[in-house]
Amino acid sequence: MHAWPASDVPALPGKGRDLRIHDTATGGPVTVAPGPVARIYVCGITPYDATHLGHAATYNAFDLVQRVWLDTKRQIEYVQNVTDIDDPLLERAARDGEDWTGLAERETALFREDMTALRMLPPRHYIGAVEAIPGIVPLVERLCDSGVAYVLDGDVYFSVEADPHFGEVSGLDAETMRLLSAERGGDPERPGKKNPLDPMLWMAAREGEPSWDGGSLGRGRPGWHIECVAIALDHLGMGFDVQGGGSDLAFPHHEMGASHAQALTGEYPFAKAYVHAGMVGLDGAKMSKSKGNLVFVSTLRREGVDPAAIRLALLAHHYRADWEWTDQVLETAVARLERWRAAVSRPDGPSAASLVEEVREALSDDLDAPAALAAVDRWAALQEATGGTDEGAPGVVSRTVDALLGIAL
Ligand code: 5CA
Ligand code: ZN
Repeated sequence: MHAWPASDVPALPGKGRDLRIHDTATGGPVTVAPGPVARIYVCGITPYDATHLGHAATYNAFDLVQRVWLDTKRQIEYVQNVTDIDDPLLERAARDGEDWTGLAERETALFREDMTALRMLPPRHYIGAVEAIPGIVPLVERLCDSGVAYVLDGDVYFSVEADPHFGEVSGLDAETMRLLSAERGGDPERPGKKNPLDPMLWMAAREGEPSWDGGSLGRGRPGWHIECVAIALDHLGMGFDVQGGGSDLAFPHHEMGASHAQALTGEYPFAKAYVHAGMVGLDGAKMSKSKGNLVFVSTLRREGVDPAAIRLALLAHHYRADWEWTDQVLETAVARLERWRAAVSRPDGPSAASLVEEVREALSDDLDAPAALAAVDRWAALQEATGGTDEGAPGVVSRTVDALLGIAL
């Protein structure tokens, strides 16, 4: 699949700091990407509805990761998937009497437009589940051959016991895993499974549903976790730097993905850090396509909201926090954007020498975007109150905000 156009990232004076970020598996901060090339996999959308602010907040977090890395002059291998075949997509298409491929294509196109408008850096490899099927099938066959997968009425399951490290990503107890598995696409109640948590690797063709040639597996379609594993192994290999997504992906998705990959390769770990963004809610509940309590990026754009203000609204919250979208959040961001634009549009201003370092320090410390915004606020307030004589300062501020926060002033 093609991704979306990249916006330029200006180079800043000096060199940025290495990123320390919270790793869900160890429960503490880790310094990621020690080498010259940083490798990151971020789970993409299931395109059955438009991009809401929760999605945008999660992609914003991983965009910041890359901006910090670019500032340290690292190259980035960034991979993202599109889950363009899965139950929710088929259910929505059936509900609306629409062809599922048309729905997926339309929503993926809208996602690209939203990401472009928000100035999110595009992945180098943007891969759909359907196009990954020829790579998924041999992996499932290998898991079957090595005895860590089994067949139940034609469906193929992965034995979670095959991976001695199973459970280390999320660190959850068995009961919580069981509850979350039922909530998030698993089938712990299905009789005949070796372990209720075992996830499906390959689903045998169902009447009236699309299916693909699965070689020795028979016709069917891939399970969710193996999709991301196949794409990540193909483009990044084992031991890549960051596996990213929202906190609802820690279990089962990232837990199962790590176990699949570790069982397949005998190597450990799948990813060096598992990074999870908090959940954005609306009216007291997590924003989710299934609940329908959504604010879409595209709706706000159509209403004339500046995408830079949407992005500033996301940046005002720490990526690991759960938070609520409200009209007030957006109004605050619109006002801040206006203040910043007025401040950088003067011919001179107070020195911005320390600002670059303050923003760098904030972001390199577990992506503390609110602290970065506060630093820019301080410069803008000084500009408003006293002004200054540094003719280079407004330019430095706008390039810093552009390069590290993705906001064009
Ligand atoms: N296609 C899979 C990943 S392989 C998937 O989870 N798709 S999704 O469309 O449901 O979500 C896309 C990304 O947005 C995921 O990282 C998910 O964790 C994140 N996300 C979903 N809802 C929210 C929310 N309310 N707040 C923050 N992030 C969210
Ligand atoms: Zn994924």
